[in-house]
Amino acid sequence: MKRLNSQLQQDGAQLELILLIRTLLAACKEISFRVSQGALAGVLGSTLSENVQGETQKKLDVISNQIIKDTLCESGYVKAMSSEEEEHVVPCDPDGKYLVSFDPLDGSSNTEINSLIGTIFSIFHAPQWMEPGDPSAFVQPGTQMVAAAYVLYGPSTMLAMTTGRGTHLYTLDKTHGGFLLTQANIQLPQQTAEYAINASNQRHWDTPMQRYVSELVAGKEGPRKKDYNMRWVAAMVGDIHRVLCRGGIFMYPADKRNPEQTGKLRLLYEANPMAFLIEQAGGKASTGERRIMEVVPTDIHQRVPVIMGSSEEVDYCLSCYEETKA
Ligand code: AFP
Repeated sequence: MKRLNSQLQQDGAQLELILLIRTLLAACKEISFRVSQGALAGVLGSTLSENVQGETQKKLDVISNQIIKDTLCESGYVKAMSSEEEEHVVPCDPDGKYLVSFDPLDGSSNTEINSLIGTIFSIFHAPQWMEPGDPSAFVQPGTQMVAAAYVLYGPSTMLAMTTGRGTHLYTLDKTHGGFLLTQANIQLPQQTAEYAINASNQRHWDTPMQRYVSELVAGKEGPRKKDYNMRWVAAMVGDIHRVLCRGGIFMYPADKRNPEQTGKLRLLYEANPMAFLIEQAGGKASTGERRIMEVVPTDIHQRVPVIMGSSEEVDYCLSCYEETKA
């Protein structure tokens, strides 16, 4: 089986980018090990602190964040990083060529039930003019990403990665510690009969999403004339992995409860990298109003509504938004 290195070379990735990706994955392998130790290592449960998003941090959130931060700062490849768990941009090496944004442990509430969790990251070029602690360098739309990936800590530890030449899936071979290519150039089916949304928020969704989901729920008897199935992992990394493996549509729409926060998911740490992976697999990713990867961030912790997955299903959902505007 092909190793990650050869695939990255084949996709034309520059040597320094390959080295950075390998460094990041070394950190993910350590997280994978810590996660697998669970209660034996005393890493489950919450800390007493909250992150910048106002969410109670799990011990594994803090541990994973620290592992990635330390690894990246020592690498020399990174000028600055932003993390879901850090209030401010973290300055690193003034000569570093890259910026990294990451969610160190997505879905961390799933640690309590030994369910799917993962690390999500994206890589951009660092502008030369940038001072390492300057947040304005992170104000780049997702179209500028040079790589995006997630590592899923499940029954197998898996990596989905793109450098803009397709999305490939790798599996961690724990016997020698390398990621081996297990599915090259994933192609999402354009149609699907499976959707993912936290339906308990239904009464708070905007009107187009209410209409779209009610049509899915109506099944064969409704306007879509087919039955749909629903899945919800409560970790975007798990839900998007399923969508990449067999198609589907994943949604986390805007919520009327908090008009200042447009959606729950973070643009830099979740929406952008997942959008790049989905688009490179032939899918689509939108906020309902525009392509996610074209959103220019105004803040490193900005949130956006998310609709992504199989292209024809996303198009149908977006047509509900268009009709409401008309
Ligand atoms: P945590 O990392 O705080 O567990 O949040 C995970 C997440 O941001 C995203 O991965 C899920 O899709 C979403 O939240 C789940 O949110 P619900 O609480 O609505 O299930």
